[in-house]
Amino acid sequence: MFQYFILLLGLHVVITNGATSVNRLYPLDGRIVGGTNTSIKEHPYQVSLLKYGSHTCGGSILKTGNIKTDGFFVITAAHCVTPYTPQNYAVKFGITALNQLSPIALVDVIVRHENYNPLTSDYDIALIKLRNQIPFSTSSQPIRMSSINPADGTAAVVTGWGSTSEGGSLSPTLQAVTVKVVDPIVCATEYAPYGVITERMLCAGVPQGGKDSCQGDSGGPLVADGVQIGIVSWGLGCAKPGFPGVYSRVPSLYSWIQKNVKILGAL
Ligand code: 4AZ
Repeated sequence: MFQYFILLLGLHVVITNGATSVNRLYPLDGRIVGGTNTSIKEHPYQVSLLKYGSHTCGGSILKTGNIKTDGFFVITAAHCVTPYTPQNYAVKFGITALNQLSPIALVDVIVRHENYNPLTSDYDIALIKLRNQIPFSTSSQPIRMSSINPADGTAAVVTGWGSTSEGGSLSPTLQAVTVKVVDPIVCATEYAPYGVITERMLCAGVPQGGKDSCQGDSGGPLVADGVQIGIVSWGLGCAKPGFPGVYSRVPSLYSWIQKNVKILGAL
């Protein structure tokens, strides 16, 4: 009888999973938006930034020249670290499910870009120095920042536990979606009524919409060919055709990252 009950429960799960295929009729109602479930082992650089103990943003583990002497760093968005009081934050790493128990790294220092402008989202980057070491494994690895601007049309993957639809709730499981780097002139034209696309911003999406980062993915990594090219920053809603996601442009901020790792590494 008990076993039969389990069988029914199992069947229920299968039916529920089957029902998710209905979502395919509504491309705007997918995951991250329009992505798929993934494992942290596919994106071991991804972290969850906790504020007051809850997920607030994504982030990535930074690959530095010498991790032993430099210390351990996370890259995120400046708008994710307001207020920038280190004791309010922590970093969860090596997890696929957001509610998974895991070791937590405490925050030593947070540096927001000194030119960060909350009104325009320009220079939306922050560097977090951790108080603890992160034990590297198949589930936690650092990622290198790109110093070279990607060509228009470059495929890039963005990951996170953010909303799976505009105005939706967080995803319990890490999501990934592939988007393409958009010509900055085209992007600036599309966004002209709403905001300025600066040299520190990079647009990525798909022309038909339906695939994008969204609220709760902020601060997370956009990765092309194994190097990070962007940081989830802002956009007009999520996954709307003609309005790609806007990312902080890592190559434009590369020297700022290098300089501040040196400063904080020496502390
Ligand atoms: C947000 O509110 C947000 N579609 C993040 C990413 C995008 C839009 C909004 C990009 O955190």
